[in-house]
Amino acid sequence: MSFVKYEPMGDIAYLTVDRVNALNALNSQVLTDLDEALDQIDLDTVRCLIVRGAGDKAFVAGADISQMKDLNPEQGEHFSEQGNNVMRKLCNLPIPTIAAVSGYALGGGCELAMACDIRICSDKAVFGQPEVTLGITPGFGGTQRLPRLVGRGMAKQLIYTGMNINAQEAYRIGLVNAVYPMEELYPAAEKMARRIAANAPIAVRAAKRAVNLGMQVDIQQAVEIEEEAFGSCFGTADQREGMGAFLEKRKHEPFCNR
Ligand code: DAK
Repeated sequence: MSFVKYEPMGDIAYLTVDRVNALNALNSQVLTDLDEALDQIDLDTVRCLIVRGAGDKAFVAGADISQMKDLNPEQGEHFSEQGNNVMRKLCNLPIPTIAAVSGYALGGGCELAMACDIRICSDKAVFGQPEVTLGITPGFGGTQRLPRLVGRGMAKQLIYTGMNINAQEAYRIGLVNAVYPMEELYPAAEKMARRIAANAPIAVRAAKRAVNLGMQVDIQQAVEIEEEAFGSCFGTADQREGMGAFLEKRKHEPFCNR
């Protein structure tokens, strides 16, 4: 039985971490299942992925503390590598990803949400990097992705204090883009995903690549990455149709990913 459910729905899909009795905590099996589910996505069809946790109490309450407690350094390194590989795979997935955070997103859960392109949450969501209260540092990218999202001062405060923040505070500091009542969260995620899926897929993917790669280099190189992304769209059927439709004052045909 897998702890991760992959549900394609036409050109969008859900990836659901489903280990409700442990608040969807990430143990080795969940990480393996996530890894395999990410490989399963049909990238010719699916244009946006929504990541969520089963139930409305937790997105993911962190890496599994009961599994981590007795790890020796070698096992700890293996666990870290496994987790980081999954976060990297998610971050580098060619299509856009939206984390729809229902409840607790702590430690590895907050890191999983940050490996997605966009985060939205319910008004009951709770975020935090409580690792130092357990005697460890964030290990699935938190020390790197959090400062890039909310600035180093706020990231250091969250990481050093280990304190949780609520949905409104997460919105205020820019960790999430929007907050919804729980019953509106997944419809809002689907609406955003469908909006993304309706745009020219080659352009959307190129834009994702440019933002991700550009954030890791200096501005001169970053602009060159953008030039390459921009150029790569020209000559595609979708670019010709999109611009042609504008000039002919008509609605464009559905984009065809060519
Ligand atoms: N791991 C394992 N089990 C967990 C869990 C977790 N992170 N979070 C919750 N659970 C389990 C609880 O043990 C409980 O199990 P039973 O007792 O029912 O068997 C069940 O889920 C329900 O939880 P509670 O009974 O505690 O529910 P409450 O509503 O009272 O509290 C809570 C909810 C989210 C406030 C509380 O469960 C909590 O504080 N959980 C721990 C949150 C946390 O500290 N998360 C961060 C984990 S550390 C690294 C790689 C990764 C990481 C670090 C380093 N390298 C390898 C270097 C990442 C670390 C983390 O994520």
